Amino acid sequence: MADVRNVEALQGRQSLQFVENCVKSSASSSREKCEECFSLYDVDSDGYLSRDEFLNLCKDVFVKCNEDEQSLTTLVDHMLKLLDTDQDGRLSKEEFKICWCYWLKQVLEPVSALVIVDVQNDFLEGSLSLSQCPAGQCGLPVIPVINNMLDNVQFDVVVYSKDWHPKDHISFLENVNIRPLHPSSKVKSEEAKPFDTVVFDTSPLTEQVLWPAHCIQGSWGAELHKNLKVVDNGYVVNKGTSPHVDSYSAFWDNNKLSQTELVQLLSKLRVTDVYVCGLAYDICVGFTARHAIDHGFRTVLVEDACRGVDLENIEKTRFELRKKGAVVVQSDQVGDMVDGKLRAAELGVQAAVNVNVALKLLKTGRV
Ligand code: VGL
Ligand code: ZN
Repeated sequence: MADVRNVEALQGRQSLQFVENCVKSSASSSREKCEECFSLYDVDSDGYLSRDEFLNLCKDVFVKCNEDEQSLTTLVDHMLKLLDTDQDGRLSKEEFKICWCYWLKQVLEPVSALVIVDVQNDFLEGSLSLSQCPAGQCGLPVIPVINNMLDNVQFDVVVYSKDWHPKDHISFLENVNIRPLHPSSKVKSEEAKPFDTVVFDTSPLTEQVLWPAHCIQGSWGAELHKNLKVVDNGYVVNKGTSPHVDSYSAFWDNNKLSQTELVQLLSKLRVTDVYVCGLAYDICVGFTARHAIDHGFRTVLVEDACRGVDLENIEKTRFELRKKGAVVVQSDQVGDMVDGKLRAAELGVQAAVNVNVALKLLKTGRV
C-alpha cells in the first residue's frame, strides 16, 4: 500500500485517474479499490480523511465551470458536513465507503437528461412570441444551439416539454371573464391587459399572470418548431393541461398539487443530472429547473440555449437558481460535463445532499 500513499500522487491528475478507474471498475473489486482510494488520500495513515485530506480529493475531482463560482473550500466544507455522518469533522473508512458507492459515483458517472422546455411555435413566431415580450428577445437562436447539443452530446435521456392548454385555460387573457376574480385583485377583468396579474376567487386563491391565448392543444402554435431536432428515443411531456391551474414547470403545476409524469420517468431511468434549456428562461425554464433541484436532481441551466420574457426576471432567475445549487453553463461545456470529465463542485454538493437524505431516510426506516 505504501506505493500509492505518496504525496506526489496527490498532485496532478494521476491520482484522479486512479480513482476514476476504480469507481468505474466492476463491483466485485470495488471494495478493495475503495480501500486503496481511501489510503491514497489518507496521507498521514491515521485511518481517517481529515478535512484537508478530503479537500485534496475534491481538488482532484472538481473543476470550475463558472468564473463566479463559490470558492471550492466553502463547497468542500459543505460536502464534508453532509457526508460526515457522525459529525466528527472527518471521514472514517465506513463513511468513505458510502461516499465511494453513492456520492463519487454520481459525480464521476452521472446519468444525464436534457429537458428541452416549450420550444413551440407560439413562443417563437406565434401569439406569445418572446420578441413581443418586455425583454424583446427572439427565441429562434436557441434552436441551432439545442440541435448542436443533440448532435454532439451523449445524453442518456432527452425530454421535450410542451405547454399544452385547453381552450378555456385560466392563463388566457381572453378567458378572464369566465371565472370570478377575488375582490383583492388589483386589476379588474374589464381593464386587464397582457402580462397583468389578477387574483381568481378559487380556493385557495389563484394569482395568475394573463397571457394571450397560446399553445392550445392540437393547434399549430402548440407544435414544436419545425427546425428543432426531434430525436428518435425522445420523450414528450405535456403540461398545463388542466383548465383551472397553470403549470410553468414540467414537473409540478403552479399550486404544487399535481405532477406530470416527468419525475417518475427520470427516476425510472436512474437520471442523476438534469440539463434544462428552452423557453422562457424566467418562466417555464426557471420553474422546471427549480423543481428539478427540489427533486434532488443535479441541475444545470444551459444559458445560451434559453431566451426569456423580462430582463430583470431573467437575472433574478439566474441568481436564485445558483443560490439553490444549480450550475449555469454555456452549451459548449455540456459535452464534457455529460461525459463526467468536467465536474462542478456545486453538483458534488447536490450529490452529497442526496446521500445525506437517503441515509436519514434509511435510519428512520422510511425506505
Ligand atoms: C410559458 C408563459 C405562459 C413558457 C408558458 O413556456 O415559458 N410562458 N405559458
Ligand atoms: Zn402557458
